[in-house]
Parts: sequence; structure tokens; C-alpha cells
Amino acid sequence: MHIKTTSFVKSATKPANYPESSLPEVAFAGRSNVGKSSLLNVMVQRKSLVRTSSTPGRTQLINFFDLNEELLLVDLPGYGFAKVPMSVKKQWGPMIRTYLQSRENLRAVVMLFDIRRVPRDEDLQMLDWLEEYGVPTIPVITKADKISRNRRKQQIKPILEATGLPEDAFTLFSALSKEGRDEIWERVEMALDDATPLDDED
Ligand SMILES: Nc1nc2c(ncn2[C@@H]2O[C@H](COP(=O)(O)OP(=O)(O)OP(=O)(O)O)[C@@H](O)[C@H]2O)c(=O)[nH]1
Ligand SMILES: [Mg+2]
Repeated sequence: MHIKTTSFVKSATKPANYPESSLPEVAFAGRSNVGKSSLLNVMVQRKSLVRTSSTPGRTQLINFFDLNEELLLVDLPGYGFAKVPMSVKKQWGPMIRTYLQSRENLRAVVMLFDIRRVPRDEDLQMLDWLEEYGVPTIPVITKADKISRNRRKQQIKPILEATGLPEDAFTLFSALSKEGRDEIWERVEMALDDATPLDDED
């Protein structure tokens, strides 16, 4: 993907406020602090199109960004941060489900896992919803720079076990080294191509 222009479009919590657009859309999901916003910035080669934070749980809205007026990129609110008020936590599930279920533009979700953490209930819940709503999923293990190469295979075992996904389903990524960026773009582009309507076969 050649990056020409990027811009923030808007934030929303409910469908009435999603941007009116027929552009294909790719969303980024994962627990709070996993590195969604950092990954998005690396994908579009901008230092801070998307606000990153050392205070987890700051992004509680669905944030829409435009890329080249060709594609919308969506930073989904993180989950699982203990200090978020209960009222906000309760909104998260319905907000995400409604988005996954109703957003017709959605072509794929990039789902992030932290290389140092065992996936938790919300991560598995998220994978279940993606399957339920038939959203193509691109699983990514991020913060790869935190673990030396020779320890990685061992380190990601709990992620493979918890998700039931094979090792080659995951792309290893680091926002620091930018390792994995090109592979994620390839997989996103494949998902966009796959979603192009084919001739009806029936
Ligand atoms: N070492 C390292 N740090 C990272 C990486 N990705 C993100 N971080 C750091 O992790 C912290 C959280 O990153 P964000 O991108 O804000 O995470 P987020 O998933 O958007 O978090 P919320 O918006 O709170 O849900 C920041 O301090 C980042 O600098 C990475 O690949 N390697
Ligand atoms: Mg964020």
C-alpha cells in the first residue's frame, strides 16, 4: 500500500454516528495497551495520526481514519483495563458487537495479542464474535521486540493454546523495529481482494 494521505475522520460509539462512506474498512482490536494505536501509526507511516498512550484505557470510542480516500482504518476501543469504570466496561461489549454486526464496509479485523501475555476471556470473546459475524480476522502478536528471537517460539505457546490457532496464522510485529508491517499490509490487501464481489455461481 502506497501511503499518500491520512486523516482523522471522526469518533463514534453508535451506528448513527459512524461515517457515511462506502469505502472498505479494516479495524484494529485488542486489549487496552496492547499497541493498537501504535500499530496503526506504523501501518500508515505517521508518528502520531492515532494517539498512543501510556495510560491504558484512554481510547473508549471507535475512531475512524481515512487512508488515501481509498480505505478507512478503525481504531477500536481497548478492553480489559482494570481501572476503567464499570459503566464504561459495560458499554464495551455492545459497542463492539454492534459495530462488527452492522458495519457493512468492514472487510477485516486485525486482532492484536501481546507477546508477553496469556490471552484472557475478552480476547477469546472477541475471536468468537469475529467468527460469529463472519469477519475475516488477521491475528497479530505484537511487542515482539520485548522477547529475544530465540525465546519467541516458547513464549507464544500460551497464545496458540488459548486461541486454538496455528503458529502460521499469526504475524509477529513490533512497532519499534517495524518488523511484520509489510506482512500485515499483504494480509490486509488479500482480505480486501477476497471481499471483492465475484460472479454469482448459483
Ligand atoms: N516495545 C514496544 N512497545 C510498544 C509496541 N507497541 C506499543 N507499545 C507501547 O505500548 C503502550 C501502549 O500502546 P498503544 O498503541 O497506545 O496501545 P493501545 O492498544 O492503542 O491502547 P488503548 O488505546 O489504551 O486501548 C505505549 O507505551 C506504546 O509505546 C511495540 O511493538 N513494542
Ligand atoms: Mg489506542
